[in-house]
Amino acid sequence: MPDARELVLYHIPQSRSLTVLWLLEELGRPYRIHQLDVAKNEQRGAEYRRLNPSGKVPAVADGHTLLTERGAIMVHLADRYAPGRLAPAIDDPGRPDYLRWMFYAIGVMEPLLTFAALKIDVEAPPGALAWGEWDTMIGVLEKGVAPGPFLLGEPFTAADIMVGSFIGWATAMQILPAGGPLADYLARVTARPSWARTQAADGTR
Ligand SMILES: N[C@@H](CCC(=O)N[C@@H](CS)C(=O)NCC(=O)O)C(=O)O
Repeated sequence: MPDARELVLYHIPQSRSLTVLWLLEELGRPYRIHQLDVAKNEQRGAEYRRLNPSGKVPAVADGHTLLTERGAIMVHLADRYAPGRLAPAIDDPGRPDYLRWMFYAIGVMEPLLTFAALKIDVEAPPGALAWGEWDTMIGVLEKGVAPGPFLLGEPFTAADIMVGSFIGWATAMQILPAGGPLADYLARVTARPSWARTQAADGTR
């Protein structure tokens, strides 16, 4: 178990834990990467499942506190280590929108983008699926990024890391177009020096 002040990311390169790695690079605090060997299915082994019974990355040890699930990890780390900077304060007028984007990413973008990437067609009556329809999601996202430069205007927040990570992944998978408002937004968020550092750190430690 890490010591009381250590920040450790349980990580698989090029995976969903990259989103948390990006946040760690924005936080500017020391952290350590514990890389799991996906070829050996280490994430599904008994030892790691003691940390995350789901057998998934990311997990984060924040000292003696263990966190799993990206949404929870992102909200916790930004609130704890970058309040008022990467996370609007609880009484900031931007806070509800910030939380909305965090949950929208996991609850709506994640399933719709994953189904599109895997070419899965979910048959269900209209209205039965919590994530709704593809075109609606695109409309919500385009409206959200239109004023710019970031989701809350200024400043850049952890919600941009979350939503930007999904847009980046989906663009690389050619599910989203390489041009247009979402691509412009992606260019803005990935222009941050923290993104270059994230790519450099991914898979190297
Ligand atoms: N609900 C989890 C999902 C995480 C997840 O899907 N992680 C993938 C990485 S892309 C994973 O660990 N896959 C390895 C496996 O299932 O063996 C979260 O958002 O944190």
